Amino acid sequence: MKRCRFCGKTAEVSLRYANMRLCRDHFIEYIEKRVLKTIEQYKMIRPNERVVAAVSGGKDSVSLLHILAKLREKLRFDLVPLHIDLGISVDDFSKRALEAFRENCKELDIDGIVISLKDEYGFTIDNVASRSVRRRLRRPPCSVCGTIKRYLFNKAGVELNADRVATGHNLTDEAIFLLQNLIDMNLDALLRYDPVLPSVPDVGLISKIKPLFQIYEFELELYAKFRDLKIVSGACPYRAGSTLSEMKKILDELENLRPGVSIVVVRNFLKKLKPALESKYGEQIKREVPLRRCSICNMATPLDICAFCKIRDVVLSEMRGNAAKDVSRAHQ
Ligand code: Q46
Ligand code: ZN
Ligand code: ZN
Repeated sequence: MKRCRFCGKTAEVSLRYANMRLCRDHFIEYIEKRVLKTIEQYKMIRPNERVVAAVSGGKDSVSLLHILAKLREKLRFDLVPLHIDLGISVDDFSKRALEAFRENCKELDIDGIVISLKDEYGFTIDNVASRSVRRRLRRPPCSVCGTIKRYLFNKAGVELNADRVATGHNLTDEAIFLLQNLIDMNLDALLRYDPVLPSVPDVGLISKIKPLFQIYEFELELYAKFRDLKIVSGACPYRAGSTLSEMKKILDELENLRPGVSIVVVRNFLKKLKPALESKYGEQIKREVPLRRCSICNMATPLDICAFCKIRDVVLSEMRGNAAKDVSRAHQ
């Protein structure tokens, strides 16, 4: 029988990349220690800072919330859980995600903050996914949703007077992102990649951190399961499809051939390739996109009007157009 490396109990997890078997309790401890080490090594959180944790209700962000809640005493920071209600009505997805968020905050006895896209900005991701909006934006709803969430996390961070916004991106996400952008030779995206993005106070840009960027997706699945965390079941109905899952399959195969390859890709990129790219192209990129404030909402943007305000304008105008058509049809 396989035994845990630390206590000799029956092992429930086998980590090929670390050549290690662990029982439930030692696996939980191992993950939390690795997140602590990541935060310390990359100087993600300093004492007395206020950290907003962006919690969607999925396994990654809920695990992030619980791990940060455990670490906040040791690292002495203030934790603010934040959830965005995206208004996804298919399968009651957003309703269930909000419930999961509230249950986790209650369990941890921390006050969470909820921003409703519908109540505060007048539209939902369902509206973004409508045929007419898709046609005008020429982007899949999932990609538009990503822009919206990044904007709202940053804005909430600024309004909450926070120092950092922490997100639940895991190692598998990050390795796929880097491989995809290496294949496309997208230097701009590669140069901007960093698990710790600094704040730019002049234009209202808050520091972003990814404390789980060295933890595999399967490890977070196990962590959430072993700790019996409340997470929203099922995938988001608008989740972007094929390219991502194809890349995941390829990465899985690579991991089978060479356990730990995702860690190698991300670490070597940060240690070796990024500094080389920065010394050659860094200045040029910085010059190309100076940030300023959006003339509508006053948040950071490289252009006169930020991406969020443009999206909102398109979605609201399509909603008004559709409502007007409905009225005229009703009068015919
Ligand atoms: S909520 Fe939004 Fe995600 Fe749904 S539409 Fe895509 S980005 S998948 S993490
Ligand atoms: Zn053990
Ligand atoms: Zn704006």
